[in-house]
Amino acid sequence: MLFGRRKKNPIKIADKGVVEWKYAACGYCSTGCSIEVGLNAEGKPVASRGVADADVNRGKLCLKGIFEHELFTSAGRGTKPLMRARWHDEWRPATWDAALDTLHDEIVRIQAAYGRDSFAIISTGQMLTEEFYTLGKLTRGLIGTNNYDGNTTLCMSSAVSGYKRSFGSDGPPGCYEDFEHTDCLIAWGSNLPEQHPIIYWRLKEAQEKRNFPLIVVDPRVTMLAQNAHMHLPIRPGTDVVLQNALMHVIFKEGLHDQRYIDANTIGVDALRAEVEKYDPVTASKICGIDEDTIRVVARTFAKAEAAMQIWTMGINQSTHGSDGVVGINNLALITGNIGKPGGTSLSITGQCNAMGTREWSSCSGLPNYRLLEVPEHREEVARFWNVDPEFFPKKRGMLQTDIYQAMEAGQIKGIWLIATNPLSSLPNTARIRRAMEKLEFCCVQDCYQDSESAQYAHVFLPAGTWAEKDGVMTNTERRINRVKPVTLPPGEAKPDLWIFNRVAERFNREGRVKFPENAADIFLEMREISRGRLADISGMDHELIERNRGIQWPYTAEQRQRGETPPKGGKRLYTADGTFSFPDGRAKLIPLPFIDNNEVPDEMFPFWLNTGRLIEHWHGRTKTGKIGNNNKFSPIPFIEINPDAAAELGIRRGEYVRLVSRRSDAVAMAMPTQRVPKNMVFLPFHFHDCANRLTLGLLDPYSRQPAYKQSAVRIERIADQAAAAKLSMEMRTF
Ligand SMILES: Nc1nc2c(c(=O)[nH]1)N[C@H]1C(S)=C(S)[C@@H](COP(=O)(O)OP(=O)(O)OC[C@H]3O[C@@H](n4cnc5c(=O)[nH]c(N)nc54)[C@H](O)[C@@H]3O)O[C@H]1N2
Ligand SMILES: Nc1nc2c(c(=O)[nH]1)N[C@H]1C(S)=C(S)[C@@H](COP(=O)(O)OP(=O)(O)OC[C@H]3O[C@@H](n4cnc5c(=O)[nH]c(N)nc54)[C@H](O)[C@@H]3O)O[C@H]1N2
Ligand code: SF4
Ligand SMILES: [Mo]
Repeated sequence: MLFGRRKKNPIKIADKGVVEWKYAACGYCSTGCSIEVGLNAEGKPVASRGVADADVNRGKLCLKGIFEHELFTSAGRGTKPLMRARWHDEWRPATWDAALDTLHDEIVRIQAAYGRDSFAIISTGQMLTEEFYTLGKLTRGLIGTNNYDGNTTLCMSSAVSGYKRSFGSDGPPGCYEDFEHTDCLIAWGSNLPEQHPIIYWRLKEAQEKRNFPLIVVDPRVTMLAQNAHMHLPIRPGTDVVLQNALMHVIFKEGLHDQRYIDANTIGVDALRAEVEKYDPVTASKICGIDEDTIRVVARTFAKAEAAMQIWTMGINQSTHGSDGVVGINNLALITGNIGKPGGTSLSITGQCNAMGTREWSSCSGLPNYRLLEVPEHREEVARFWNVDPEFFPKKRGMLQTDIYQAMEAGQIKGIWLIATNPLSSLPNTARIRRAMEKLEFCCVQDCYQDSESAQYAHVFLPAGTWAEKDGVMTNTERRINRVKPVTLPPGEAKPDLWIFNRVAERFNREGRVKFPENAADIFLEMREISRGRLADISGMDHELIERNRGIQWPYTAEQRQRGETPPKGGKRLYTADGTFSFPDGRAKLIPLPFIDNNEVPDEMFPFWLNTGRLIEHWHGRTKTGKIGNNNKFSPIPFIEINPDAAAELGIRRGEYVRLVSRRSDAVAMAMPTQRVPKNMVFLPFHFHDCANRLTLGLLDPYSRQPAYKQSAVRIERIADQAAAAKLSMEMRTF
């Protein structure tokens, strides 16, 4: 293929010999891009490309998507079930039957000895929805432990909790098309160009056309901040104070939408009384944003015809994560910016199917946002699954972060980890290690055998990943998209769905509960139980979803019967005069008093430790660490450090430093940059045994999500640079 001017050095793209392209949605982030994987004549995946007529990405892919086909053959994949008697013994290859029998027998033994809830199951946001639904049915309907949760507690639980507190239910109201209608956008703690590059591209296109104000609240000069009209480098963990101050100005200057407030909300008097205390002068001393900037932002936001807010982990991962989300919703509600084109509060999700797990996994309740606490919901699902409603717990059990504390305390004796790697992703790893060592049994089900958490496993189940499997996923804007099997899992590895079905057989000998074998049939079952619910998908099927390159929920059977084609984009949850999910149909305005309970820098530990992500890597790098075109950008751990701070410490670019927190220490290379203020370092959390050795991770009281972005460290020069380099090289490989 030739591009560019024909006569002058045209760019040549190597011909990979693709003979067939197969459809899938991307398996990394929640943007939800449609991909085609190219197979050569031998049926080997050799290329990936964006799908041109998909509304989300319109032919584009980011650095991760474009090399995603390399996953299938990357190093470290699990190809055989493994077993051992103690976690520190050598692994022995096992048959699937032996491994699955052991998992079943250990669950039964532990539950009989210590009670039903003494066995925990931790899932993920990175499987397919049919897999989530099946695991939920198995866990809630047959195994019956209430200590069942997902890694989404590390990620989205503050958003979920904030939506529930404000609107009565989870479910992000907005969509990407809102960028095309908005007149002002505030982005809170979100670095779209690196973490959701294709959503960013949609935003940028809209922005270039109309140049609406883009305001970024982030303590770091992120790529998004570089492209913003205003950057508010907030003091970590104090977003709620800034939100209260913005509302203070809006009320004081009469810029609120009284008609919307009267028609659609309750609680405005208590909110006004609280924000009265946060005048811009007082607030600026806490949150570090000057009073005039606060006033300008408040006016710009409130006066815009339609104003939207997006946020990601800078808000969610905080001791005020849930409050920060409620604060965003408060701001949207008092200005009438919910459910209208360009006026919304849109949580940008994280993992490819974090939404699918929220909707269907039953981690926080029962399918499709049903609650364990509601007797009719328990009855309805029990009848549908053919189980005894009394078997369901009457309220939700522990969340993931509390489960680890219960392991430490000896209340939980066994765990099944599915597509999550807590030893790399939970805060304060030393504590997690202690908890894991106490377990009587641990099963790890992962597509990579070298995930850190497998160190503590007695049984390892090798799973397929992404387009080795069949099903659907839901993206940030509630769009359900198809993943089709492009190739088979390596060796004896099996799709997660196959594994759940084989475990289910062992708990369901008389076949009382039905577990359909293939994803299309499971989808039809989910469709039935979705009728009349918030996430009604009764009008969809696999084929229609693929044909439309994804369909946003709700899309009902009635809509389909009426001949309404699925919306191409732009579907919103609540309409301009919204009926919210509380019984009275009104949204709640909730006052948010602020108490600073974070670990803050002091003389011993003078730097903020801010942790987060890079465009080229995915979480613990089990995937991107093995793909050369991703890994080469940052193969070793490094910190962003302000050049003045580095100079004062006598640290030069490229030198290794030791970071020390109250928990432990870690080694990383110093990269001086003005991106961070003088009293902060930014450490990507992708590297083995690094960032989370240091983090404290205090928990949000509502969502139990850890504050990964607010800890304190000191930085020490390392005399023996050669030894540090060696250690760092060890960390780059698995
Ligand atoms: N390339 C890549 N993309 C990804 C992922 C990945 O691993 N790699 N992971 C996916 C997942 S699961 C998620 S959850 C998302 C995360 O996406 P993002 O949340 O955008 O990414 P992070 O880098 O974790 O954090 C965003 C910003 O929060 C800022 N921040 C820190 N403290 C505060 C604070 O107190 N207030 C405010 N306002 N901001 C603060 C940080 O400086 C950082 O720039 O990305 C998804 N996309
Ligand atoms: N310091 C710090 N820590 C953080 C964060 C932060 O910003 N800072 N962010 C947090 C957030 S938002 C998140 S979402 C978590 C993520 O935390 P984790 O869930 O631990 O993240 P991953 O490394 O993506 O782990 C997923 C595991 O599942 C495996 N896997 C992938 N696909 C499949 C599949 O299809 N089937 C199976 N069986 N296995 C599969 C991968 O190999 C990997 O081992 O990290 C959290 N930890
Ligand atoms: S933006 Fe996200 S969904 Fe799209 S290609 Fe990149 S990683 Fe995949
Ligand atoms: Mo996440």
